[in-house]
Amino acid sequence: MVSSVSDPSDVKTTMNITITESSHRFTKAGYCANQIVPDAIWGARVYAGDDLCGGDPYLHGVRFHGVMNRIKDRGPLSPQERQYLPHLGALRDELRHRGVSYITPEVTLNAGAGATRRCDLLLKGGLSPTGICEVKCVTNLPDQVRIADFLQLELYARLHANEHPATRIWGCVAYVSIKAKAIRIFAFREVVGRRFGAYNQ
Ligand SMILES: [Mn+2]
Repeated sequence: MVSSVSDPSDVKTTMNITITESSHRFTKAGYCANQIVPDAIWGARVYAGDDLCGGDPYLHGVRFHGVMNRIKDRGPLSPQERQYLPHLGALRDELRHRGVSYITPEVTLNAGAGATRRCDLLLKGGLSPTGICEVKCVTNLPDQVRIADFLQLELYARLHANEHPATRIWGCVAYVSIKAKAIRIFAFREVVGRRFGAYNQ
């Protein structure tokens, strides 16, 4: 009805919604509304030399993920792989410090219809008995978890939950900055079904 559009109370309602969403979109800190607030942020320095600092972050990412997977086997590490051991050690120590008792790299998850995905690290212990860690190599450590990274973590947690329905899965996105020689971990008590910021609370 046309008359309802000009009803002042309707206009007010519409405006309230608009203002609420946009005012949540940017806070003083410059975060956006659909940020995903972690339960904990953990950080650690990496005690490494400067040899790797200037390299290509993408290449660092590929190599670092490769070294993570070398946790599994008994073969000797190459000199290049050894360069990433301080970073791997810092990540491992920090997870251990937070209660993780066992770390398994590159665990295959069943995605249905013959498809699979592989998570970076499957964790025993921490914020709940089972956890998943997604590792990202970045140039600069972010102030909040990147949404795409969280969604990747959530996908893995969902796939794992499909096979282990009774398990509550915690998760984290671990950012590794080779350049800054630091790691920052955004940890979430629950991953599956977690809601985004202001929109869906
Ligand atoms: Mn990764």
